[in-house]
Amino acid sequence: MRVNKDQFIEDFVNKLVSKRGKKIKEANLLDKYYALASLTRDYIAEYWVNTNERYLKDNKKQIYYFSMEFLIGKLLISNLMSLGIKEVCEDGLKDLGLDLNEIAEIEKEPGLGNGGLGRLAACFSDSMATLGIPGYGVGIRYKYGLFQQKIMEGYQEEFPDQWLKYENAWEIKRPSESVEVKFGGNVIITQKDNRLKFVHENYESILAVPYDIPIVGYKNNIVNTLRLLSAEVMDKEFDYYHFNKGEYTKAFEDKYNTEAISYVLYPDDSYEKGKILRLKQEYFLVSSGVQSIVESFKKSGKHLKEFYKYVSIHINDTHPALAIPELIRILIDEEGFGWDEAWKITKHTISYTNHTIMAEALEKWNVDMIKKFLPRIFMIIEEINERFCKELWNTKYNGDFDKISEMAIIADNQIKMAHLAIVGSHSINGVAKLHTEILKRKELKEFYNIYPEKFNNKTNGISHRRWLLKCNPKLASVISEYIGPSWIDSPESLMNLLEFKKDPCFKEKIYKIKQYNKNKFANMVKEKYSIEINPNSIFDIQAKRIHEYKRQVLNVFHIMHLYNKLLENPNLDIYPRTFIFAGKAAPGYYIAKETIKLINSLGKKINNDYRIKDKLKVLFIEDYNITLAELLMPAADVSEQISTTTKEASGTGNMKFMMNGAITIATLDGANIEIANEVGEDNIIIFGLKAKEVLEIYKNNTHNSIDIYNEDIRLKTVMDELINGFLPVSMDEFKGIYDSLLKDNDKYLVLKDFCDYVRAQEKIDKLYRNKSKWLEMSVTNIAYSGKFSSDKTIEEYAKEIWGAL
Ligand code: GPU
Repeated sequence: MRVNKDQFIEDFVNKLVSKRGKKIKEANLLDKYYALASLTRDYIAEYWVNTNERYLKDNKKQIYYFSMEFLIGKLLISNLMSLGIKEVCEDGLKDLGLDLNEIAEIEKEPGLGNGGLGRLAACFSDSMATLGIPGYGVGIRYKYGLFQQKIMEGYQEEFPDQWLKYENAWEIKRPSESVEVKFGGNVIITQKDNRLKFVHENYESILAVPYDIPIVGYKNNIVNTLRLLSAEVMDKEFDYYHFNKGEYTKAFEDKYNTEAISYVLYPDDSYEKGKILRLKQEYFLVSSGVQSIVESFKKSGKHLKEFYKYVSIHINDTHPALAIPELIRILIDEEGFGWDEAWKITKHTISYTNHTIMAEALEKWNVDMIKKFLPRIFMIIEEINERFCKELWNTKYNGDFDKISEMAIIADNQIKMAHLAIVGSHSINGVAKLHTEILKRKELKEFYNIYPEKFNNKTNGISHRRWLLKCNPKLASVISEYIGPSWIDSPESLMNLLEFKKDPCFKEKIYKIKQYNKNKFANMVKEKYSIEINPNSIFDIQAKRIHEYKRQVLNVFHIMHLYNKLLENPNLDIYPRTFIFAGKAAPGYYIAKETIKLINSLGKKINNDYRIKDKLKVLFIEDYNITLAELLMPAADVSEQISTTTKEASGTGNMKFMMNGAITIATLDGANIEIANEVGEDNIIIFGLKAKEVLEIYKNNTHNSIDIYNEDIRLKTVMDELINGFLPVSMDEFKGIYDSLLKDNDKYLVLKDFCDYVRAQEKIDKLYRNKSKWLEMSVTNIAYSGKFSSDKTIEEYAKEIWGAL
């Protein structure tokens, strides 16, 4: 868009008055933020309206991305950039004596997600808008997002995330587009004109109220919509009968119970608990989502028979898989379709992405629970299951009861959501090559055998706009200086940087920018934690959820080992390193929380030990979120991607670090493999067991962690230090971690990979000393990172799954 500086200043000053009732000199930072955000939304509005109008006219296929999580991050700066007016605003504010970054910082980040899955949904929304794909995000407007993490005495403590405490400047509430979602009750079956009729009775109604957030395409005048739904009571706000009796809690009980549906995001990443409230959240999302889509489709005047030609519904993991029976329900019960046609429409409309093979993450719902809370949906799932089992019986598996019950959607009083999602959709994809292969050959091989055409791979990606252009403006501008700005529209042209990988002048610039970003990070650490870190040390970062399979403990063991070596010989020549950790643990995940305590205990010991002459520092930065990630990625020298091979479906942090010039130390897991294939083995440090070896170990149970413990004295020393009073905690503090590695035979193969990890880390130490070589590696990584832009990923989804480009 176009706005000149004078116009902007006038608009901003007026906005302060109209929105906040203040003149500049009385306005505080919050006033200034809300005035600027509100003005930005005004600027966006025109494009938003036009985009919606165009989508209606164009008749193009509409894509609805259903996700229980959207981790969109702060929006002010990125919206200004997408509008193309960031510089003008910055200048205008400067004239008023104001600083854009200072104002933008005060924005509260909507933490509506746990980690990779939620951030992926945000990157995909960004890419759909930028590519001009009519894409809608559909999610839940949790009143409280992912908890805020504070570290107290080295332990994680959780606090409610009050991101809505003040208003959300970006959203528009649309009460008139609310829909009713029904829970509980019973279903009456009657017969009319030779057809069965299903009537849902005695249900409880909950109102799903939409709030729309604009998703601004990058400098293309397109604004898509992220629709977040909030639960409200239908009509009765409270009960006067109880109120009059002075029973205030009771008077508001119904309202509270209803609205609780959209109160809190479940904080468990890749872990399924089977809780009733979570089931209600999932159905709330899909029912309101599918109902509005069908309603708006009908308004277009087209026949519902053609629904799937104009609408795609993509489900982000199985969390929204009830969209399948919900669409069938609407088509049959409300629109009068017969089963066969309803089934065909549904299957062609829905596509599904699988994000994990970890058994504990696979959703299974108890039959009785679904029966009770979603009686009609249960009948439909039963019908799908029956028809599916019959199909198996009549085709491939005649008489093979075992096979059929293994593949059934309903078995052992449980509904397997992955099975439902595969049977009820036309496409299932994994999120990196290895992950998809494991799905096809192992985890879902029975399904691959009968539906090979449904399976495909779509390697994840990240938005290079947020993860380079926005978070690392200095790097972005040097890149443009050397290869021109075309990479912003076509990120694969970052490859043109390869031409300069040996150019000393360019490399020096890259070095200075990394140094600048490291200093900025060090300053934050000093201000917030009163810890001095050496900006000339290697910044070695592991930032992600705390999980046993992500193996933060392996990283810790290596640090302990280095520390032991230094204690033995304080003059040992190791390059100074700052090990930085960030990430949240699920509040109920004991070992993960103990891992945080372990990192902090080690930090406490090492950071205060004058004997090792500041050669090592260990930091745990609290409350990892998108905003912190935007500060961390640009400051990293080393990116830790060390999951047990086969366990990390893809990873996306790996791509963000790479894009900002960090060198990856990695197992050949998830998308690390594809990163390694791009940059070549000289530009990434690979270690550890290969997928085949890990699968072999798991299959034949050929691994004994006690043997490794006894054979490797370095490892034995470190392990013993967990429980012998070496660390400043009670001796049994880390017994849980210790036992999981020895008694429980180290499920994630930490001990097995330790030796090779130490070797790989020694290699890093050596390489970093060769500044010229290191910078060449760094440039190579940046150059190949364009391959991992989510624009490319989304283009593949659009072409190969949605039929939308
Ligand atoms: N992932 Br399932 C999550 O972040 N949360 C989940 O509940 C599930 C998966 C992650 C995968 O662990 C990660 O490997 C992947 O890159 C990401 O989804 C996006 O696909």
